[in-house]
Amino acid sequence: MKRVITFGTFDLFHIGHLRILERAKKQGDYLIVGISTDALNYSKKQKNPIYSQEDRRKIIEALKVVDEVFYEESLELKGEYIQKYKADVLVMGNDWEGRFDQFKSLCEVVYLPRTPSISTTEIIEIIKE
Ligand code: C2G
Repeated sequence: MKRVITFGTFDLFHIGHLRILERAKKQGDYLIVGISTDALNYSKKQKNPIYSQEDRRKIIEALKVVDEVFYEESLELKGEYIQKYKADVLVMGNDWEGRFDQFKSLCEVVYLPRTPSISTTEIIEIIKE
């Protein structure tokens, strides 16, 4: 069984998020998703997600393509998570192209094209206007 791992905040869950999870699942048989905690998100973007980590986790857990979910507490722990969850493939959107190449010694690393014209940031901007 090929185990796939991916990571993300998945705030204001949208079609781009669904599509990457569906395509990630197709890279193997079992999909594990690391959900960025509110604290990790704050450290990356200096702001809190709209949805709490508990709600973001519940949404991801409810998807039929997702087999297992955990909280990603730090970007620096990616290698540990890959080993802990025995991942054979790490999948990320190509906005992260090259950023996780150091894990190629632990597993296959695949960057998939982002879905164009949609992002959480754009949704927030449109609602604000
Ligand atoms: N994504 C996508 N198409 C979009 C928007 C997002 O394919 N239009 C993908 C991203 O490339 C990423 C995943 O959806 O692989 C989750 O995106 P975010 O929630 O924005 O994740 P991010 O905050 O970048 O967190 O350790 C890595 C981080 O936790 C990733």
